[in-house]
Amino acid sequence: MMYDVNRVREDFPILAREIYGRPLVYLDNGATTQKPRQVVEAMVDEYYNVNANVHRGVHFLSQQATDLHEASRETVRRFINAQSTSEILFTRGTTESINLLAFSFGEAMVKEGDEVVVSAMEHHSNIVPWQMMCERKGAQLRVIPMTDEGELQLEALDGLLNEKTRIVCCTQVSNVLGTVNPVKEVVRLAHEKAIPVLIDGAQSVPHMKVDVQELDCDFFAFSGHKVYGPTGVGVLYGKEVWLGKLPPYQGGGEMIKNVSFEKTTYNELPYKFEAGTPDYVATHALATALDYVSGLGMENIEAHEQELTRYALERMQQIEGMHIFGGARNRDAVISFQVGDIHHLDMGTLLDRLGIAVRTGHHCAEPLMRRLGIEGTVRASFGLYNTKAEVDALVEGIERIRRMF
Ligand code: 7TS
Repeated sequence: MMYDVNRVREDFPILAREIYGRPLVYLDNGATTQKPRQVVEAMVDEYYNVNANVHRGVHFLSQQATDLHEASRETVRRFINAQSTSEILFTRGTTESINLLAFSFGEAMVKEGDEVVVSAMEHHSNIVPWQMMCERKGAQLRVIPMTDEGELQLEALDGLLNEKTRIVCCTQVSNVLGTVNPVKEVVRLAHEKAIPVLIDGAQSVPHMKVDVQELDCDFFAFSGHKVYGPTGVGVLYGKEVWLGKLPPYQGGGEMIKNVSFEKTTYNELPYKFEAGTPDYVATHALATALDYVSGLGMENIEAHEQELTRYALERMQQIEGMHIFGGARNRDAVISFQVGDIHHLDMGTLLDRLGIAVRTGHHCAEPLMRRLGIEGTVRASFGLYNTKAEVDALVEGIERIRRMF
């Protein structure tokens, strides 16, 4: 099938906007993606025609809202190929998914002197919750190092894993360098020592087919808003054998079976981890987004974005003074760069004046910035609707700004 990017763009009304009188070139997809009409219409339709609280009512609308919500869980299950919907927890996003896990896992599994392993290229969301838990429990954070090219040093990982290691937490794709990590290999090495693994899929799920059973990871987190879905919803996948052993994260409605002032018993999976009214409109819209990308075909999206990234790298490398951070062999649709000594903030601000949206700064990965010996980068990150013409606009914009300095 031919991937018709111009056809796809018609689904995204915002792409027709002009910014400072120029066509919007949206290259900040790593931060969040734009929404297709189908997703927004699913939300409007639910609020206008179905809205009622889920799981609680005997009435028609409550039943219908519950059916949509639970069908969305099944859509997520199918999308990442989990074994059962009991393994799909709805959260507010990757950050909440990891906080949930760090808390619950820490309570049940971590004691003083234990160790938690993260990688050198994690987003703060996959560092700080673990650090907070380590502080509570008297445990230690250990770090998988990386090469200057931005690839994880797996030979070092093997040396980090020992009888004190409780969990390994690693991103599948770096939000700064675009490195695609060999997470399947990370899982294999950890499992050799019976250590579970959390994969942060915030930057992988939008760009490639993910199969949690094939990866064999124990936990997997991602955000709806980065995969063309709404804000405020995300997923934590966990193998049932693990989730069954962990205590709830938050208390309240939905996560209980019975409550008395003496003792409360908890609901079954996945509800044990879902306190309070879930964002059931967002879960339905997330399922709509996953159906949308599945309809286009994740392999087609990946091929399109890989081609775009290859083209962008080739053109950008020809710019005088261009430095591109990281050079992993396996990389995704994220390019971090610096041109001469032009400050990243100046570059970002001036590109914005040309209608080009990029991100600047440390990208919530300060330890990685320190490792690279820099304060920040300019980052262009592509999505399924970006075009070669937009890459050309970026390259011409950078050239123009370079000549100004
Ligand atoms: N993990 C990774 C790898 C990320 O890139 C991000 C967000 C998160 C976790 C947190 O996701 P959230 O949806 O819970 O906020 N990354 C970015 C970014 O690169 N620019 O803005 C947000």
